[in-house]
Amino acid sequence: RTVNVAVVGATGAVGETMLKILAERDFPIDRLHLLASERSAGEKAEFGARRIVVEDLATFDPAGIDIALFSAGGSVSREYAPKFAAAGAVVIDNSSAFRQDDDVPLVVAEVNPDAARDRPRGIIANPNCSTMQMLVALAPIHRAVGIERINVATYQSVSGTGRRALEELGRQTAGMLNFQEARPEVYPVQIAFNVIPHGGDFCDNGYTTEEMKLVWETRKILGDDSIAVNATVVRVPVFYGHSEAVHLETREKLSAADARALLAAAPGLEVVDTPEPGGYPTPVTHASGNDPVYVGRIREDISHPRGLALWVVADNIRKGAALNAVQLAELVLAER
Ligand code: A2P
Ligand code: 11C
Repeated sequence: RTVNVAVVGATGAVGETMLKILAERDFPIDRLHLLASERSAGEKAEFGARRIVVEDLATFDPAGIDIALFSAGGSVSREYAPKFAAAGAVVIDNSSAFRQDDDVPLVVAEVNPDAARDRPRGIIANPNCSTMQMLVALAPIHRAVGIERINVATYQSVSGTGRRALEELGRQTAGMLNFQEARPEVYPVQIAFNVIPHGGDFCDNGYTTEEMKLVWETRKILGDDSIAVNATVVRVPVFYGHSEAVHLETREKLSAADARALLAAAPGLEVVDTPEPGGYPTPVTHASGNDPVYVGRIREDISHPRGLALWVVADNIRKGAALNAVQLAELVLAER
């Protein structure tokens, strides 16, 4: 049986990849509507071999839509996701608008798929990209030995910020190689040839929203409020693929060899871990354009008896956003 699908934010960095993944995975679509702002209404976007006209979300009638994938920012989700849900659609929302709400499940397909069934508002939230890849790697460890504390530093690519940020990195890089001054527009300071310890907005506690998402999204998805999480989010001049240096303290000791074996058998993960030059995953060599979450540099922490260190890399637009959203749509479809 086929379903009617709407992609909201279809012209954005994530929306475009949602379309690519729906086509790649042969998602059983009857009608497909591509929605964006009136700025891009009337343009055409690619879906497999077809080109489909983009429609204006503001004037679109959601009646008859079965599944709506939203990735047009929090304010668009807050306004339109309830309208689509009221019209009968299951909304899979990639923004942070509903992630903290108790009556909206927050789901990583490989980690807590059963939670997607319980959605009283008709909305399922897709986690933030850095939480997503971290938990694909950490959930198997948490289930095996329990995680007490996570200390993570992220190295996030500019695609996480959206299309304008991809353009800014390209423009600044090319400009600087031609002896022009970088003019920051999307980021507060130059991103080309630089790193910026800031993602999202600053909170009262000195952390940023991107850092705090790692704290409470982790607890909600793993269903364990006792896990302590401390994060530093850094934006780096990489186009696609987020990396994370993750340091864990487990409840019971887990050796590096046992962790490697556990992770090698876990869904959605690929272990790339040989202690030699190039024997680790990077955004460019492994993650960009690919589906798995890659884990390498698995070590026992020399500073803690129950500590483990890992390096986790994934394509933030695919597993971190569009792929997980489509996997959630597949879970909804499987209920029918
Ligand atoms: P548009 O292309 O019409 O601006 P990104 O995060 O890569 O910048 O993409 C954001 C996506 O969200 C785009 O598809 C963008 O459409 C869409 N979008 C932004 N604001 C709105 C809005 N007010 N109504 C509908 N779509 C929106
Ligand atoms: C980034 N993770 O890389 C962000 C983008 O909560 O969905 C997505 C923000 C979110 O900047």
